[in-house]
Amino acid sequence: MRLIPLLLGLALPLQSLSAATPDAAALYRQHCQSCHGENRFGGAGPALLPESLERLKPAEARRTIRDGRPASQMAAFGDRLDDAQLDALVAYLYQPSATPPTWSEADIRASHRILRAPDSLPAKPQHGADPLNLFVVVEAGNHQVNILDGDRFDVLARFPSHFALHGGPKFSPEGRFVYFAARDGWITLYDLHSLSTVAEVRAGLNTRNLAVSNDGRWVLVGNYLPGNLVVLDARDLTPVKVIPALGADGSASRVSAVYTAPPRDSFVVALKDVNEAWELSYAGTPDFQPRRIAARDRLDDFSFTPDYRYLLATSRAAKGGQVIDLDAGRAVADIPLPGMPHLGSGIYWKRQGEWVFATPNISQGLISVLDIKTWKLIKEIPTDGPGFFMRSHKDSPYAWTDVFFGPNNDRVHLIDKQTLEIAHTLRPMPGKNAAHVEFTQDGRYALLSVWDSEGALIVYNARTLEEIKRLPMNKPSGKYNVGNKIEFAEGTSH
Ligand code: DHE
Repeated sequence: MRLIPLLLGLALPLQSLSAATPDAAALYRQHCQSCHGENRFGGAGPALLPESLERLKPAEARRTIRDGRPASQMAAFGDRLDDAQLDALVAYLYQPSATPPTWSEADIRASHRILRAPDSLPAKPQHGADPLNLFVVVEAGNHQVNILDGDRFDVLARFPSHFALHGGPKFSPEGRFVYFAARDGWITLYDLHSLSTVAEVRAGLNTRNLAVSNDGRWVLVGNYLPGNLVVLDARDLTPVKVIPALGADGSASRVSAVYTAPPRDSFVVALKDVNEAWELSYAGTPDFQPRRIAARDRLDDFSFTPDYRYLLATSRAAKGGQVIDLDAGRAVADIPLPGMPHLGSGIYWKRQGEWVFATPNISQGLISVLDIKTWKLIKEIPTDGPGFFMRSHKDSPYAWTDVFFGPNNDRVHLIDKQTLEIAHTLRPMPGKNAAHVEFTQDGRYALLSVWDSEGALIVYNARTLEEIKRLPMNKPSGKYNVGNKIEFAEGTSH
Protein backbone atom coordinates (compact mmCIF):
# COMPACT_ATOMS: atom_id res chain seq x y z
CA MET A 1 0.00 0.00 0.00
CA ARG A 2 2.72 2.48 0.97
CA LEU A 3 4.30 2.10 -2.42
CA ILE A 4 1.21 3.14 -4.36
CA PRO A 5 1.49 6.93 -4.04
CA LEU A 6 5.16 6.69 -4.92
CA LEU A 7 4.41 4.57 -7.94
CA LEU A 8 1.60 6.92 -8.91
CA GLY A 9 4.01 9.82 -8.60
CA LEU A 10 6.52 8.11 -10.83
CA ALA A 11 3.82 7.45 -13.37
CA LEU A 12 3.02 11.20 -13.65
CA PRO A 13 4.37 12.95 -16.74
CA LEU A 14 7.40 15.15 -16.03
CA GLN A 15 5.66 18.49 -16.72
CA SER A 16 2.87 17.86 -14.20
CA LEU A 17 5.50 17.08 -11.57
CA SER A 18 7.31 20.37 -12.20
CA ALA A 19 3.99 22.24 -12.28
CA ALA A 20 3.30 20.86 -8.79
CA THR A 21 6.65 22.07 -7.44
CA PRO A 22 6.86 25.85 -7.32
CA ASP A 23 10.07 27.29 -8.76
CA ALA A 24 11.28 29.10 -5.66
CA ALA A 25 14.17 30.83 -7.39
CA ALA A 26 11.76 32.30 -9.95
CA LEU A 27 9.39 33.38 -7.18
CA TYR A 28 12.29 35.06 -5.42
CA ARG A 29 13.27 36.92 -8.60
CA GLN A 30 9.68 37.99 -9.23
CA HIS A 31 8.65 39.07 -5.75
CA CYS A 32 11.69 39.61 -3.56
CA GLN A 33 14.80 40.48 -5.56
CA SER A 34 14.02 44.15 -6.14
CA CYS A 35 14.28 44.80 -2.37
CA HIS A 36 16.41 41.92 -1.05
CA GLY A 37 18.96 42.02 -3.87
CA GLU A 38 20.43 39.69 -6.41
CA ASN A 39 21.76 36.51 -4.80
CA ARG A 40 19.82 37.47 -1.63
CA PHE A 41 22.70 39.71 -0.52
CA GLY A 42 20.32 42.46 0.60
CA GLY A 43 19.30 45.84 -0.81
CA ALA A 44 16.61 48.16 0.52
CA GLY A 45 15.55 45.08 2.50
CA PRO A 46 17.81 42.85 4.58
CA ALA A 47 19.96 40.02 3.23
CA LEU A 48 18.11 36.70 3.07
CA LEU A 49 21.01 34.26 3.34
CA PRO A 50 21.00 31.34 5.80
CA GLU A 51 23.67 33.20 7.81
CA SER A 52 21.40 36.26 8.08
CA LEU A 53 18.35 34.18 8.98
CA GLU A 54 19.99 32.22 11.80
CA ARG A 55 17.95 34.09 14.38
CA LEU A 56 14.61 33.80 12.55
CA LYS A 57 12.57 30.60 12.71
CA PRO A 58 11.26 29.39 9.30
CA ALA A 59 7.67 29.66 10.57
CA GLU A 60 8.28 33.30 11.42
CA ALA A 61 9.86 33.94 8.01
CA ARG A 62 6.78 32.37 6.39
CA ARG A 63 4.48 34.58 8.45
CA THR A 64 6.45 37.67 7.46
CA ILE A 65 6.23 36.82 3.76
CA ARG A 66 2.51 36.09 4.06
CA ASP A 67 1.48 38.99 6.30
CA GLY A 68 4.26 41.57 5.79
CA ARG A 69 5.91 43.54 8.57
CA PRO A 70 3.88 46.42 10.04
CA ALA A 71 5.54 49.84 9.93
CA SER A 72 8.09 48.69 7.37
CA GLN A 73 8.34 48.45 3.60
CA MET A 74 7.86 44.67 3.77
CA ALA A 75 4.54 44.06 2.01
CA ALA A 76 2.20 41.10 2.56
CA PHE A 77 2.35 38.46 -0.20
CA GLY A 78 -0.43 36.22 1.16
CA ASP A 79 -2.78 37.30 -1.65
CA ARG A 80 -0.23 36.47 -4.36
CA LEU A 81 1.42 33.28 -3.11
CA ASP A 82 -0.38 30.04 -2.25
CA ASP A 83 0.69 27.73 0.58
CA ALA A 84 2.96 25.60 -1.61
CA GLN A 85 4.67 28.68 -3.01
CA LEU A 86 5.16 30.14 0.48
CA ASP A 87 6.69 26.86 1.67
CA ALA A 88 8.98 26.64 -1.33
CA LEU A 89 10.14 30.21 -0.93
CA VAL A 90 10.90 29.77 2.77
CA ALA A 91 12.85 26.55 2.09
CA TYR A 92 14.79 28.36 -0.64
CA LEU A 93 15.79 31.24 1.65
CA TYR A 94 17.31 28.83 4.16
CA GLN A 95 19.41 27.14 1.44
CA PRO A 96 22.92 28.43 0.76
CA SER A 97 22.99 30.83 -2.18
CA ALA A 98 23.85 29.25 -5.56
CA THR A 99 26.42 32.02 -5.91
CA PRO A 100 28.70 31.75 -2.85
CA PRO A 101 28.37 35.03 -0.94
CA THR A 102 31.27 37.40 -1.47
CA TRP A 103 31.69 41.00 -0.41
CA SER A 104 34.95 42.40 -1.72
CA GLU A 105 36.81 45.60 -0.94
CA ALA A 106 35.38 46.95 -4.25
CA ASP A 107 31.83 46.14 -3.02
CA ILE A 108 32.55 47.94 0.24
CA ARG A 109 33.87 50.99 -1.62
CA ALA A 110 30.91 51.00 -4.01
CA SER A 111 28.47 51.01 -1.07
CA HIS A 112 30.11 54.01 0.63
CA ARG A 113 28.06 57.18 0.68
CA ILE A 114 28.73 60.50 2.32
CA LEU A 115 25.44 62.20 3.15
CA ARG A 116 26.89 65.32 4.77
CA ALA A 117 30.42 66.52 4.13
CA PRO A 118 32.17 66.41 7.53
CA ASP A 119 33.49 69.99 7.07
CA SER A 120 29.92 71.29 6.54
CA LEU A 121 28.83 70.19 10.01
CA PRO A 122 28.08 72.81 12.69
CA ALA A 123 30.75 73.54 15.29
CA LYS A 124 28.29 73.47 18.21
CA PRO A 125 25.30 71.30 19.17
CA GLN A 126 22.09 72.42 17.44
CA HIS A 127 19.98 71.41 20.44
CA GLY A 128 19.77 72.71 23.97
CA ALA A 129 20.52 69.43 25.75
CA ASP A 130 23.71 68.48 27.60
CA PRO A 131 25.74 66.71 24.84
CA LEU A 132 27.38 64.43 27.41
CA ASN A 133 24.10 63.30 28.91
CA LEU A 134 22.38 62.31 25.68
CA PHE A 135 21.14 58.75 25.28
CA VAL A 136 21.07 56.75 22.09
CA VAL A 137 18.09 54.39 22.35
CA VAL A 138 17.67 51.59 19.80
CA GLU A 139 14.06 50.65 19.04
CA ALA A 140 14.48 47.15 17.65
CA GLY A 141 10.81 46.49 16.86
CA ASN A 142 10.73 48.96 14.00
CA HIS A 143 14.45 49.55 13.39
CA GLN A 144 14.53 53.11 14.66
CA VAL A 145 17.01 55.06 16.76
CA ASN A 146 16.01 57.72 19.28
CA ILE A 147 18.28 60.45 20.59
CA LEU A 148 17.10 61.32 24.09
CA ASP A 149 17.84 64.34 26.26
CA GLY A 150 19.13 62.65 29.43
CA ASP A 151 17.99 65.49 31.73
CA ARG A 152 14.41 65.97 30.52
CA PHE A 153 13.95 62.50 28.98
CA ASP A 154 12.49 63.99 25.80
CA VAL A 155 13.20 62.53 22.36
CA LEU A 156 15.27 65.05 20.37
CA ALA A 157 15.45 63.05 17.15
CA ARG A 158 14.23 59.74 15.75
CA PHE A 159 15.52 58.15 12.55
CA PRO A 160 15.42 54.76 10.80
CA SER A 161 18.39 52.47 11.25
CA HIS A 162 19.60 49.71 8.97
CA PHE A 163 18.20 46.24 9.61
CA ALA A 164 18.85 44.78 13.08
CA LEU A 165 21.36 46.96 14.86
CA HIS A 166 23.33 44.76 17.22
CA GLY A 167 25.89 45.49 19.91
CA GLY A 168 26.37 48.86 21.47
CA PRO A 169 26.83 51.83 19.18
CA LYS A 170 30.28 53.32 19.78
CA PHE A 171 31.24 56.97 20.21
CA SER A 172 34.07 59.24 19.10
CA PRO A 173 36.32 60.11 22.08
CA GLU A 174 34.68 63.52 22.74
CA GLY A 175 31.21 62.00 22.32
CA ARG A 176 30.11 63.98 19.29
CA PHE A 177 29.83 61.18 16.72
CA VAL A 178 28.15 57.81 17.09
CA TYR A 179 28.81 54.69 14.99
CA PHE A 180 26.20 51.97 14.51
CA ALA A 181 26.67 48.43 13.19
CA ALA A 182 23.72 46.49 11.73
CA ARG A 183 23.80 42.69 11.55
CA ASP A 184 23.33 43.22 7.82
CA GLY A 185 26.78 44.79 7.50
CA TRP A 186 25.79 48.44 7.28
CA ILE A 187 27.82 50.90 9.34
CA THR A 188 26.35 54.36 9.97
CA LEU A 189 28.06 57.50 11.22
CA TYR A 190 25.71 59.97 12.95
CA ASP A 191 26.47 63.49 14.20
CA LEU A 192 24.97 64.32 17.60
CA HIS A 193 25.54 68.08 17.11
CA SER A 194 23.42 68.43 13.96
CA LEU A 195 21.33 65.30 14.65
CA SER A 196 21.99 64.03 11.15
CA THR A 197 23.55 61.05 9.40
CA VAL A 198 26.98 61.79 7.97
CA ALA A 199 27.96 58.62 6.11
CA GLU A 200 27.19 54.96 5.55
CA VAL A 201 29.04 51.97 4.20
CA ARG A 202 28.29 48.27 3.95
CA ALA A 203 31.36 46.65 5.46
CA GLY A 204 30.18 43.04 5.12
CA LEU A 205 27.19 40.79 4.58
CA ASN A 206 26.91 39.72 8.21
CA THR A 207 28.54 41.87 10.86
CA ARG A 208 29.17 41.24 14.56
CA ASN A 209 30.08 44.64 15.96
CA LEU A 210 32.44 47.57 15.65
CA ALA A 211 34.96 49.43 17.77
CA VAL A 212 36.29 53.00 17.56
CA SER A 213 39.92 53.76 18.34
CA ASN A 214 40.56 55.86 21.40
CA ASP A 215 42.22 58.55 19.27
CA GLY A 216 39.02 58.80 17.19
CA ARG A 217 40.80 58.03 13.91
CA TRP A 218 39.67 54.49 13.07
CA VAL A 219 36.65 52.26 13.11
CA LEU A 220 37.21 48.50 13.12
CA VAL A 221 34.36 46.25 11.98
CA GLY A 222 34.28 42.51 12.78
CA ASN A 223 32.40 40.30 10.30
CA TYR A 224 31.03 36.76 10.21
CA LEU A 225 30.43 36.93 6.45
CA PRO A 226 32.91 37.23 4.93
CA GLY A 227 35.12 36.38 7.91
CA ASN A 228 37.24 39.49 8.10
CA LEU A 229 38.03 42.82 9.73
CA VAL A 230 37.40 46.08 7.93
CA VAL A 231 39.22 49.26 8.92
CA LEU A 232 37.37 52.50 8.14
CA ASP A 233 38.40 56.13 8.42
CA ALA A 234 36.36 57.39 11.38
CA ARG A 235 35.83 60.85 9.78
CA ASP A 236 33.58 59.64 6.99
CA LEU A 237 33.75 55.81 6.93
CA THR A 238 36.03 55.66 3.88
CA PRO A 239 37.33 52.06 3.67
CA VAL A 240 41.02 51.83 4.59
CA LYS A 241 41.90 48.14 4.78
CA VAL A 242 40.32 44.69 4.69
CA ILE A 243 42.05 42.05 6.84
CA PRO A 244 40.92 38.44 6.23
CA ALA A 245 40.45 36.52 9.49
CA LEU A 246 42.89 33.69 8.83
CA GLY A 247 44.43 31.69 11.63
CA ALA A 248 48.20 31.18 11.86
CA ASP A 249 47.80 27.98 9.81
CA GLY A 250 45.79 29.80 7.14
CA SER A 251 42.37 28.44 8.12
CA ALA A 252 39.46 30.80 7.71
CA SER A 253 37.51 32.11 10.68
CA ARG A 254 34.62 34.33 11.53
CA VAL A 255 35.18 37.28 13.85
CA SER A 256 33.31 37.01 17.15
CA ALA A 257 33.84 40.51 18.50
CA VAL A 258 36.11 43.55 18.36
CA TYR A 259 36.76 46.11 21.10
CA THR A 260 39.09 49.03 21.66
CA ALA A 261 41.54 48.83 24.60
CA PRO A 262 42.18 52.54 25.32
CA PRO A 263 45.27 52.28 27.57
CA ARG A 264 46.90 49.94 25.06
CA ASP A 265 46.13 52.05 21.95
CA SER A 266 44.93 48.90 20.30
CA PHE A 267 41.99 46.95 19.04
CA VAL A 268 41.47 43.46 20.46
CA VAL A 269 39.69 40.83 18.38
CA ALA A 270 38.20 37.41 19.21
CA LEU A 271 38.09 34.75 16.49
CA LYS A 272 35.26 32.25 16.40
CA ASP A 273 36.70 29.35 14.42
CA VAL A 274 40.40 29.26 15.36
CA ASN A 275 42.02 29.37 18.81
CA GLU A 276 43.36 32.90 18.57
CA ALA A 277 42.81 36.40 19.88
CA TRP A 278 44.40 39.27 17.98
CA GLU A 279 45.70 42.65 19.04
CA LEU A 280 46.03 45.39 16.40
CA SER A 281 47.88 48.50 17.48
CA TYR A 282 46.62 51.84 16.22
CA ALA A 283 49.40 53.95 17.75
CA GLY A 284 51.29 56.28 15.37
CA THR A 285 50.96 55.24 11.75
CA PRO A 286 49.36 51.83 12.11
CA ASP A 287 49.72 48.99 9.61
CA PHE A 288 46.98 46.96 11.40
CA GLN A 289 49.09 43.81 11.37
CA PRO A 290 47.59 41.45 13.95
CA ARG A 291 49.62 40.27 16.89
CA ARG A 292 48.43 36.70 17.35
CA ILE A 293 47.75 35.38 20.85
CA ALA A 294 47.09 31.66 21.26
CA ALA A 295 43.83 30.98 23.11
CA ARG A 296 42.80 27.72 24.78
CA ASP A 297 39.59 27.52 22.78
CA ARG A 298 37.44 29.27 20.24
CA LEU A 299 36.27 32.64 21.54
CA ASP A 300 32.68 33.84 21.41
CA ASP A 301 32.87 37.03 23.34
CA PHE A 302 35.04 38.78 25.88
CA SER A 303 35.42 41.56 28.36
CA PHE A 304 38.47 43.25 29.92
CA THR A 305 39.75 43.81 33.42
CA PRO A 306 39.56 47.52 34.35
CA ASP A 307 43.25 48.03 33.50
CA TYR A 308 42.82 46.28 30.13
CA ARG A 309 45.67 43.90 30.86
CA TYR A 310 43.54 40.78 30.94
CA LEU A 311 40.83 39.59 28.68
CA LEU A 312 38.04 37.38 30.02
CA ALA A 313 36.75 35.29 27.16
CA THR A 314 34.03 32.70 26.79
CA SER A 315 33.73 29.72 24.58
CA ARG A 316 30.08 28.72 24.45
CA ALA A 317 30.90 25.34 22.91
CA ALA A 318 33.24 24.50 25.79
CA LYS A 319 30.81 26.03 28.32
CA GLY A 320 33.68 27.73 30.04
CA GLY A 321 35.84 30.77 30.11
CA GLN A 322 39.49 31.64 30.02
CA VAL A 323 41.69 34.55 31.02
CA ILE A 324 44.22 35.83 28.51
CA ASP A 325 47.12 38.01 29.64
CA LEU A 326 47.51 40.57 26.86
CA ASP A 327 51.00 41.60 28.02
CA ALA A 328 52.35 38.07 28.19
CA GLY A 329 50.37 37.05 25.11
CA ARG A 330 48.98 33.80 26.49
CA ALA A 331 46.04 32.23 28.29
CA VAL A 332 46.73 32.12 32.02
CA ALA A 333 43.63 30.70 33.70
CA ASP A 334 40.34 28.90 33.17
CA ILE A 335 37.25 30.41 34.72
CA PRO A 336 34.06 28.66 35.78
CA LEU A 337 31.34 30.18 33.59
CA PRO A 338 28.98 27.29 32.90
CA GLY A 339 25.93 29.13 31.61
CA MET A 340 27.05 30.74 28.31
CA PRO A 341 27.44 34.34 29.42
CA HIS A 342 26.85 37.28 27.06
CA LEU A 343 30.23 38.45 28.38
CA GLY A 344 30.18 41.82 26.67
CA SER A 345 27.43 42.64 29.18
CA GLY A 346 29.48 41.74 32.25
CA ILE A 347 30.41 44.57 34.60
CA TYR A 348 32.92 45.40 37.35
CA TRP A 349 32.62 47.02 40.72
CA LYS A 350 34.59 47.32 43.93
CA ARG A 351 33.49 45.04 46.75
CA GLN A 352 35.27 45.41 50.07
CA GLY A 353 37.98 47.37 48.24
CA GLU A 354 38.62 44.71 45.56
CA TRP A 355 37.37 44.52 41.98
CA VAL A 356 34.83 41.86 41.17
CA PHE A 357 33.45 40.95 37.77
CA ALA A 358 29.85 39.79 37.35
CA THR A 359 28.05 38.39 34.36
CA PRO A 360 24.60 36.98 33.64
CA ASN A 361 24.34 33.60 31.89
CA ILE A 362 22.12 32.96 28.89
CA SER A 363 21.38 29.32 29.67
CA GLN A 364 21.11 29.35 33.47
CA GLY A 365 19.33 31.61 35.92
CA LEU A 366 22.37 32.74 37.82
CA ILE A 367 24.81 35.61 38.01
CA SER A 368 28.47 34.55 38.22
CA VAL A 369 30.60 36.83 40.40
CA LEU A 370 34.38 36.39 40.10
CA ASP A 371 37.35 37.69 42.04
CA ILE A 372 39.57 39.16 39.36
CA LYS A 373 42.81 38.67 41.32
CA THR A 374 42.43 34.94 41.83
CA TRP A 375 39.85 34.26 39.07
CA LYS A 376 37.91 32.23 41.64
CA LEU A 377 34.16 32.20 41.71
CA ILE A 378 32.94 34.25 44.68
CA LYS A 379 29.29 33.46 44.25
CA GLU A 380 26.65 32.24 41.84
CA ILE A 381 23.55 34.31 42.59
CA PRO A 382 20.34 32.45 41.65
CA THR A 383 17.85 34.57 39.70
CA ASP A 384 14.29 34.03 38.50
CA GLY A 385 15.56 32.95 35.07
CA PRO A 386 18.49 33.34 32.66
CA GLY A 387 19.50 36.95 31.98
CA PHE A 388 21.20 38.86 29.21
CA PHE A 389 22.34 42.24 30.48
CA MET A 390 23.79 43.77 33.62
CA ARG A 391 24.38 47.41 34.52
CA SER A 392 25.39 49.62 37.38
CA HIS A 393 26.95 53.01 38.12
CA LYS A 394 29.79 53.81 40.48
CA ASP A 395 27.36 55.70 42.76
CA SER A 396 24.68 53.02 42.74
CA PRO A 397 24.53 50.39 45.49
CA TYR A 398 22.86 47.99 43.04
CA ALA A 399 23.73 46.00 39.95
CA TRP A 400 20.59 45.78 37.82
CA THR A 401 20.10 42.57 35.88
CA ASP A 402 17.22 41.31 33.78
CA VAL A 403 15.50 37.96 33.63
CA PHE A 404 15.45 37.72 29.86
CA PHE A 405 14.21 34.17 29.30
CA GLY A 406 11.40 32.05 30.72
CA PRO A 407 8.09 32.77 32.42
CA ASN A 408 9.57 35.45 34.68
CA ASN A 409 11.04 37.54 31.92
CA ASP A 410 9.08 40.56 33.08
CA ARG A 411 11.33 40.85 36.16
CA VAL A 412 14.47 42.82 36.87
CA HIS A 413 16.63 42.10 39.91
CA LEU A 414 18.63 44.70 41.78
CA ILE A 415 21.60 42.99 43.39
CA ASP A 416 23.26 44.57 46.39
CA LYS A 417 26.86 45.02 45.21
CA GLN A 418 28.30 44.34 48.68
CA THR A 419 26.17 41.50 50.06
CA LEU A 420 25.63 39.90 46.63
CA GLU A 421 22.00 39.28 47.57
CA ILE A 422 18.97 40.32 45.53
CA ALA A 423 17.75 43.49 47.26
CA HIS A 424 14.75 44.29 45.05
CA THR A 425 12.82 42.75 42.18
CA LEU A 426 10.87 45.05 39.84
CA ARG A 427 8.07 44.05 37.45
CA PRO A 428 7.72 47.20 35.34
CA MET A 429 4.93 45.91 33.01
CA PRO A 430 3.68 42.49 34.13
CA GLY A 431 3.73 39.93 31.33
CA LYS A 432 6.14 41.94 29.18
CA ASN A 433 9.88 41.31 28.88
CA ALA A 434 11.90 43.86 30.88
CA ALA A 435 15.56 44.13 29.89
CA HIS A 436 18.66 46.27 29.58
CA VAL A 437 19.33 49.23 31.82
CA GLU A 438 21.58 52.28 31.44
CA PHE A 439 22.21 55.06 33.95
CA THR A 440 22.35 58.81 33.42
CA GLN A 441 25.86 60.20 33.60
CA ASP A 442 25.40 61.29 37.23
CA GLY A 443 23.87 57.95 38.17
CA ARG A 444 20.66 59.48 39.53
CA TYR A 445 18.34 57.79 37.05
CA ALA A 446 18.20 54.36 35.49
CA LEU A 447 16.51 53.83 32.12
CA LEU A 448 14.98 50.42 31.49
CA SER A 449 13.50 48.80 28.37
CA VAL A 450 10.24 46.93 28.22
CA TRP A 451 11.18 44.84 25.18
CA ASP A 452 7.73 44.42 23.67
CA SER A 453 6.02 45.70 20.52
CA GLU A 454 3.82 47.67 22.88
CA GLY A 455 6.68 48.35 25.22
CA ALA A 456 8.20 51.39 26.83
CA LEU A 457 11.34 53.08 27.98
CA ILE A 458 10.91 53.60 31.72
CA VAL A 459 12.92 56.09 33.73
CA TYR A 460 13.48 55.27 37.42
CA ASN A 461 14.95 57.26 40.24
CA ALA A 462 17.93 54.96 40.77
CA ARG A 463 17.89 55.36 44.57
CA THR A 464 14.17 55.46 45.52
CA LEU A 465 13.15 53.23 42.54
CA GLU A 466 10.21 55.57 41.91
CA GLU A 467 9.07 55.69 38.27
CA ILE A 468 9.74 59.14 36.79
CA LYS A 469 8.64 58.81 33.18
CA ARG A 470 7.37 56.23 30.68
CA LEU A 471 7.89 56.68 26.93
CA PRO A 472 5.96 54.19 24.75
CA MET A 473 8.29 52.42 22.29
CA ASN A 474 8.30 49.36 20.03
CA LYS A 475 10.79 46.86 21.52
CA PRO A 476 13.33 49.35 22.85
CA SER A 477 16.53 47.31 23.18
CA GLY A 478 19.89 48.82 24.12
CA LYS A 479 20.37 52.38 25.33
CA TYR A 480 23.68 54.14 25.72
CA ASN A 481 24.63 57.27 27.65
CA VAL A 482 27.26 59.36 25.85
CA GLY A 483 29.15 60.44 28.99
CA ASN A 484 29.27 56.94 30.49
CA LYS A 485 30.40 55.46 27.21
CA ILE A 486 33.22 57.87 26.43
CA GLU A 487 34.55 57.58 30.00
CA PHE A 488 34.30 53.77 29.82
CA ALA A 489 32.57 54.30 33.15
CA GLU A 490 32.43 51.63 35.83
CA GLY A 491 29.19 49.65 35.62
CA THR A 492 28.49 50.09 31.93
CA SER A 493 29.38 47.98 28.90
CA HIS A 494 32.43 48.81 26.82
FE1 DHE B 1 24.20 40.48 21.65
C1 DHE B 1 26.08 43.18 22.60
C2 DHE B 1 27.05 38.74 21.01
C3 DHE B 1 22.34 37.75 20.88
C4 DHE B 1 21.34 42.32 22.03
N1 DHE B 1 26.17 40.87 21.80
C5 DHE B 1 26.74 42.08 22.16
C6 DHE B 1 28.16 41.99 22.02
C7 DHE B 1 28.45 40.74 21.55
C8 DHE B 1 27.20 40.03 21.42
C9 DHE B 1 29.82 40.17 21.21
C10 DHE B 1 29.12 43.11 22.36
C11 DHE B 1 29.31 43.92 21.12
C12 DHE B 1 29.37 45.41 21.34
O1 DHE B 1 28.60 45.95 22.13
O2 DHE B 1 30.14 46.05 20.64
N2 DHE B 1 24.61 38.56 21.09
C13 DHE B 1 25.86 38.05 20.93
C14 DHE B 1 25.77 36.65 20.62
O3 DHE B 1 26.76 35.89 20.37
C15 DHE B 1 24.36 36.25 20.70
C16 DHE B 1 24.13 35.35 21.92
C17 DHE B 1 23.88 35.44 19.49
C18 DHE B 1 23.90 36.21 18.21
O4 DHE B 1 23.10 35.87 17.34
O5 DHE B 1 24.65 37.13 17.99
C19 DHE B 1 23.69 37.60 20.89
N3 DHE B 1 22.19 40.10 21.50
C20 DHE B 1 21.66 38.92 21.16
C21 DHE B 1 20.21 38.99 21.15
O6 DHE B 1 19.42 38.05 20.87
C22 DHE B 1 19.82 40.35 21.59
C23 DHE B 1 19.09 40.25 22.91
C24 DHE B 1 18.87 41.02 20.61
C25 DHE B 1 19.53 41.50 19.34
O7 DHE B 1 19.58 42.71 19.17
O8 DHE B 1 20.02 40.66 18.58
C26 DHE B 1 21.19 41.00 21.72
N4 DHE B 1 23.78 42.38 22.23
C27 DHE B 1 22.54 42.94 22.32
C28 DHE B 1 22.66 44.31 22.77
C29 DHE B 1 24.03 44.55 22.97
C30 DHE B 1 24.71 43.33 22.60
C31 DHE B 1 21.50 45.28 23.02
C32 DHE B 1 24.68 45.81 23.49
C33 DHE B 1 24.68 45.73 24.98
C34 DHE B 1 25.31 46.92 25.65
O9 DHE B 1 24.73 47.38 26.60
O10 DHE B 1 26.39 47.37 25.24
